[in-house]
Amino acid sequence: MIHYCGDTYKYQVVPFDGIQGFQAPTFDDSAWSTGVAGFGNNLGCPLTAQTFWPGNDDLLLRRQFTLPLGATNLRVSVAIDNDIQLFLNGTDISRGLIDHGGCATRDSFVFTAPDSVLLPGATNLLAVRARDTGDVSYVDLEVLVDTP
Ligand SMILES: [Ca+2]
Repeated sequence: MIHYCGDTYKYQVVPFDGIQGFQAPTFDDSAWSTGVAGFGNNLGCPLTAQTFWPGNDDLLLRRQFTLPLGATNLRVSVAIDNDIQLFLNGTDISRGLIDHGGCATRDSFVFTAPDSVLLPGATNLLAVRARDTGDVSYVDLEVLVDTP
């Protein structure tokens, strides 16, 4: 569906809490840049970023993908330095910004979307607010789903 290291996102670096409402499926991201995950500044942790994210700010990501008919149990696994908030089709599935200390590691959090939020057989939107609070920055994601 969406894999670590190599998937493409629309992205925008903003001040803390910048662009409220960016997670709406109708939000226009046509002026945003396109970048390959992971995003980070490569200041010394093991995971290596493909796209430069200077850090000490918020990085907003948007990624459209198609879910197959009958899809259920969508999970988003993350690697994050420092905090992350996830939205699927505009719904907050992480329940706010979640903190992570130390170097980012894959699967350090796994968030599950309620099936009622999924749009099987249609275009879905994953939107991410990644926050770096200093030093090393990093974010990358993986999305998995059960299919019939
Ligand atoms: Ca950091």
